[in-house]
Amino acid sequence: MAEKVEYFPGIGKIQYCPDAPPTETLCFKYYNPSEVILGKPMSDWLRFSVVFWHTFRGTGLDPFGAPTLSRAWNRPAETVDDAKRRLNAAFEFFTKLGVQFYTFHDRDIAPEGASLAETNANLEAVVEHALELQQRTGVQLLWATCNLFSNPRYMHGAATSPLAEVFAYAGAQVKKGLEVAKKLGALNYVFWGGREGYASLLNTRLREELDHMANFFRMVVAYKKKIGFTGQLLIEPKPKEPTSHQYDYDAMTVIGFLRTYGLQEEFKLNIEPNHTTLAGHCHEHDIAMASAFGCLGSVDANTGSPELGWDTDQFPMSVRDCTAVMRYVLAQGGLAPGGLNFDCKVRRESTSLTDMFAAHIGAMDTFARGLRCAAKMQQDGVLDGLVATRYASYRDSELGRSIADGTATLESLEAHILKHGEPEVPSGQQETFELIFNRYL
Ligand code: XUL
Ligand code: CO
Repeated sequence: MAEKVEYFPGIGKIQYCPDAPPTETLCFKYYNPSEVILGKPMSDWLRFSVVFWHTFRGTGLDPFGAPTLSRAWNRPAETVDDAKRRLNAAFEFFTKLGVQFYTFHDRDIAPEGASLAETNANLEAVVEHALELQQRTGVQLLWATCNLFSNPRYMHGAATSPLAEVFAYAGAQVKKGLEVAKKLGALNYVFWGGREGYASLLNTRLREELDHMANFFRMVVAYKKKIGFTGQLLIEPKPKEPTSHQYDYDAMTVIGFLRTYGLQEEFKLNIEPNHTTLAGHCHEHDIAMASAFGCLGSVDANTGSPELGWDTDQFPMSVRDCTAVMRYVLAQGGLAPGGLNFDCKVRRESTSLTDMFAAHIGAMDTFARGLRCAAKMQQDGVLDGLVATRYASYRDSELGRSIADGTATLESLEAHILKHGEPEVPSGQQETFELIFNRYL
């Protein structure tokens, strides 16, 4: 549908202006997409993506108050044509901002109908339009996902519902979701188990629910292969909210689940730091954990409010946090086919259209600074060198090598200690590590 409407009038393509003063906010001061850092352009390290749900469906509604964000693309009633217009607004935003990727849930982009067949027909019509916009602009779909948590039918779970009929509905929905992902050339496909958990153990058979979830994922893998969808499958951990206890608690829990059910070759993880902190870990813990096990696939780049402690989905604006994340991304050679997806929403008090730009520009610039700092850290090798020294005994001594390669036994360890006596235990130097880290920010 050709449309002349401009949704962000007065705002042009955002440019890189390294000398801009602090008051000039509609430009990048640090993100310079073509600049080469450690052998790759910044845009390769920083595969930024905009989420459709918060940014184009968010209204500012919260449990205590009415919508505050009045957006032209949210005004009309909910028809397929409205949905197409909303996509036009989104693609204008993506291209003006200069991001390469976007993400959506099936139910964000197209209205549900009275039956699954009607819903699928709506989705198909909107997807045709999305494909046209992707082709016209070059913006790609980083990942698609199915919303298996908003509709009341999913209140007890989708793949972990106690009701086989609900499980079947979720399967039918994901079948279509995978077809849509294939059609749009999605690079990944995400599963966030919004209602996959429990509120009370008294009414829950948790092992049965997890077995069903594994079977669900096996069906996904089979269908993905059948239709030739080549995107990477990703699971996004979160410990709670909306359920009081979610099965995909954190990275290690999901890794354990995948290995228990023999699914570890088919799935990687989409890590969202605000979920990580909700699980009681530090900002970058799950990034480090997933990366250490070779399964960091993508990042929902956001942050929370330590004072609040729930999922506030704020834009990542801490140079310290983004540097910490980028250290792991650099160490594993990048995130592709994944990216840095801004699963973030402007505050309900941030009501203007320029706030949407400021939020994304601020986060992109913060990640660009994080990349620059982390690259300098890696090049200098000071921190890595100190860490290597800390673990040197596992490389430099026969005892250490025998532990690392698994040939040591309890008898050989005892013999060593009886011969050499009490070990010397040096300082952990945490403050020195922190001081050196800060010198790179
Ligand atoms: C919810 C969340 C989701 C997933 C996609 O906390 O992060 O938006 O990223 O369903
Ligand atoms: Co997310």
